[in-house]
Amino acid sequence: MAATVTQAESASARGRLDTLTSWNADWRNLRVAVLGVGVTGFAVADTLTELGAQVLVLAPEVDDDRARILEVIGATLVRHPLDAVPTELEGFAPELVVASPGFHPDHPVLDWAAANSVEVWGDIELAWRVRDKVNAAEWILVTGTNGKTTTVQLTATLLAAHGVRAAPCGNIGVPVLDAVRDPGGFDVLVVELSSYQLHHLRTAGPGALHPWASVCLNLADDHLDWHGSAEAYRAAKATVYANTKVACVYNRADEATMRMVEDAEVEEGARAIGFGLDVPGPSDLGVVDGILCDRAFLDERRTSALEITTVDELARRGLAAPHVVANILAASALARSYGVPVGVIHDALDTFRLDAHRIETVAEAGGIRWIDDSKATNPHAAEASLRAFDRVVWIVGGLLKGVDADALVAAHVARLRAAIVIGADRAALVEAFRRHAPDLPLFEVIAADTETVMPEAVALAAGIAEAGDSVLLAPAAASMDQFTDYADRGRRFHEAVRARLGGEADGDTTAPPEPSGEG
Ligand code: UMA
Repeated sequence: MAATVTQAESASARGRLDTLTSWNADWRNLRVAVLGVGVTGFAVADTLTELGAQVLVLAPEVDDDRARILEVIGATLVRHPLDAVPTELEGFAPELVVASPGFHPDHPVLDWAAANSVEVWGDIELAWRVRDKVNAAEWILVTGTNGKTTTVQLTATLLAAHGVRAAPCGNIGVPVLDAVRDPGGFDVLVVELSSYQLHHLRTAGPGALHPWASVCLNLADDHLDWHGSAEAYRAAKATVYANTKVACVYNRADEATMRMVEDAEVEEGARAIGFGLDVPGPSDLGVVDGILCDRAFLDERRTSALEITTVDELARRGLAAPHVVANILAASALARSYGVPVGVIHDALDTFRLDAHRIETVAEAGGIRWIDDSKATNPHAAEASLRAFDRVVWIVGGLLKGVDADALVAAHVARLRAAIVIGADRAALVEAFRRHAPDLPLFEVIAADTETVMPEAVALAAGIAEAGDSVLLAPAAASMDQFTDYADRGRRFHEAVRARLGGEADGDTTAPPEPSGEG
């Protein structure tokens, strides 16, 4: 048998790992295998070598710069397809494996670790254990199927407006380990957690997170191919609330998030705070007659509320789509839990802009609005997007990730003027349209060539859209079948719209900052 770790060795490794809960603990010569060397794996390897651990990095591919730096910092790199357990791993006999978020729970190396009783951490657990490197910031955790990145950015913006040194990090694209090791130090880390990162977290014991506040914004089917079932995906998301100290923020319109809070083991005194677009109860944030208000963080909450801002004010800044208002309420709840005054939130919202490709108006011409919501990478996000418009020519499709879009099509037939289906998984969508909207004009873009997909889709939309319509790119699907990521898909939509309209466009086509990754 190839097993290289005896039971006695694994018990002693576990004993040692339990003591590693500080940057200043003794990490020297700990044998750690790091899986993957994207942004996360690189930050993990860099951190562990700085701590004096022996680091073996396993990755199918690595860019030249990273390979060079790994050598300089003293990590050993093994390039291996990782379709099986590399012999170098067995020879190394790691005491710990740290996996990058994308690694599936059934990956051969993780199976090997389980069979050999080798503990597996994600980067988030490692970051939590070493969070005292500069000063131990409080953590605010944000997850949910949709709206995570916007809510993280908003929360960090609201905290910063009050003079709190806050860093947005995590799945947003900045490894939490980079924030933890920033020499300037932070008061609060606002951490976006994907379901993958949450899957790798434990909820009890020395490595368990104890966040200041936490939120699961909403729950809908996504990443089912990775998690294996909707229940496993839900369970991963629910761990966000474990051990919360001050505020568990949940979505009143999404019962699943409320149940997660009810079932969570939290710290004594932590409060459940609801947010929603309806009238708030005591301990809630919500909307009354177009006014966003806080009925949670004030002593007289039984009888009064604090005004944050109005839907009209938000509309002037392009922030009034219902799902964006919900994100604003969630972020306000998180910021209020840390003591940010409502007046500060009001003023900070005045200058906040959504990232590119989030329900962004690309152009308006001849009474037709062209909207880029390429960030709608699953049906739940596309649903929120469709709801914001009455008459839609819908550009939809891509990689459905094992999720069924049938209900989405059925629910929005009435607002659709036409559908233009793109991407690899067209068949299921076409069938859904035929079933639920047999009379709807339906077009398929057969082209799989990245260069031609958007010009063809835009030409078809221009041919059918009339004054009063919105042409909406809200694909309900991931982009990697035809594009680098959702930003690339959105950018190509912008280019195609501009090329089509030429000088006709009268909308604001200045793009906000570009994000990266699929998000
Ligand atoms: N790899 C394998 N085999 C696998 C999985 C990955 O060999 O089974 C390799 C990859 O080829 C890559 C490396 O391992 O070279 C690391 O890949 P990774 O995808 O795990 O991670 P990172 O590049 O470190 O990026 C991750 C997140 N990626 C995923 O969760 C898939 C980034 O989220 C995140 O921004 C970053 O860490 C910092 O925290 C991206 C994402 O798409 C944006 N997230 C998904 C989402 O939001 O829906 C979950």
